[in-house]
Amino acid sequence: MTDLSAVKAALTSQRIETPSWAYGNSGTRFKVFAQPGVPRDPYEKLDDAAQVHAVTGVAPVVALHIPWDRVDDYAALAAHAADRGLELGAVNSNVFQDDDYKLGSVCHPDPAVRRKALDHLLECVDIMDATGSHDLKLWFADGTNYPGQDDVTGRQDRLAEALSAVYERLGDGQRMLLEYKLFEPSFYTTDVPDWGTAYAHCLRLGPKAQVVVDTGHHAPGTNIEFIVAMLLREGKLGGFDFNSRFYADDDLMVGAADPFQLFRIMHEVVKNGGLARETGVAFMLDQCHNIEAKIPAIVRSVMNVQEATAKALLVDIPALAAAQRTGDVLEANAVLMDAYNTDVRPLLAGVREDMGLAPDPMAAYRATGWAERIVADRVGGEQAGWGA
Ligand code: AOS
Ligand code: ZN
Ligand code: ZN
Repeated sequence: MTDLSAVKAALTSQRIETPSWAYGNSGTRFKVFAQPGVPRDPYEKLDDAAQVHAVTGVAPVVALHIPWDRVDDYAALAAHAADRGLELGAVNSNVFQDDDYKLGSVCHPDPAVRRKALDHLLECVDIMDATGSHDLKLWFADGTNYPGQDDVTGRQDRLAEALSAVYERLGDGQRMLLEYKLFEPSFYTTDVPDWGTAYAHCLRLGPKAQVVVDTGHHAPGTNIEFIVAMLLREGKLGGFDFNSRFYADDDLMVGAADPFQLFRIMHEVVKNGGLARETGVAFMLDQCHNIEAKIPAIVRSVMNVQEATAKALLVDIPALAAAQRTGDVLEANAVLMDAYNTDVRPLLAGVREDMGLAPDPMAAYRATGWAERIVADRVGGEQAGWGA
């Protein structure tokens, strides 16, 4: 039997971090479909994030992406967040958008380019000091397109050198989270292609370096929950970039493509203690809303993570363990499926009501009139988005 009050407490205290870039315009390499009312600067992105938090109650943290969210005064940005009940989360570095990075950033064969990339990463830590952010999130577009193009292990040495310089710069309570990605934009080798490579670097660096699992960054059929379980076991799971994929790095809403996979991931998280705040697993979204309205899509995504979490919390662990001990394969599977097949929407509606919120966040957001207000108010200026 599951202790329902413990389940509710866990759901109330979960924190889901939303990405600033999901509030801005985005698209594919073919077209960006601009939406009316989209934020014109990082401050307005936080205003939108506050709407998501207001109706869900569990999205008080917003990740930044530099230079997309560059401002003159980061302390003022953090204060703007605090005024809205938010805090600034992971600072995402960007060493993939300059011409200089054609052959890579921290793995580039030219030391001058590597220095430029490293300086950016160090600047991101300065920003963390100003915003009070705890996490530096590193994703590198580095890799090669053609066999022979560069020295594969030489690139690893250059990567290790840069990571170690950043590691040394981290202050107390700060971490670096290293993200891996199977492919793209490079087509032959990727310098951090998988969790093994990320783990090896983080292990050498020390306890402040952990791995980020972006759910969209694996080959089809990869057992992501196994990776999650292994990283948790080793104390190296820093967090998630949640999203959904059908074919590649599609960055669709988390839980949209495969809610069962999300449940299996959250089951490993819950079972292995990853939901406890002190374990430090960051539940971040890394999504782009190209054709759908952005704020409600983020609300829906937060709800999808909550639903998977609730189902994972409902797994009858003693019954599961008993079935596993006796080798009752079908019963063990049934225990898991019983939890997955539970309709947790009434439970979550109750949790929200206990938190003083409306039971249906989507309807609550619609009722605010915010969507209409931003279309009317945010005219003129550059809309924020990729590269803005
Ligand atoms: C890129 O594929 C990664 O998922 C990164 O997390 C990236 O910084 C983010 O998607 C924003 O573009
Ligand atoms: Zn990501
Ligand atoms: Zn990605």
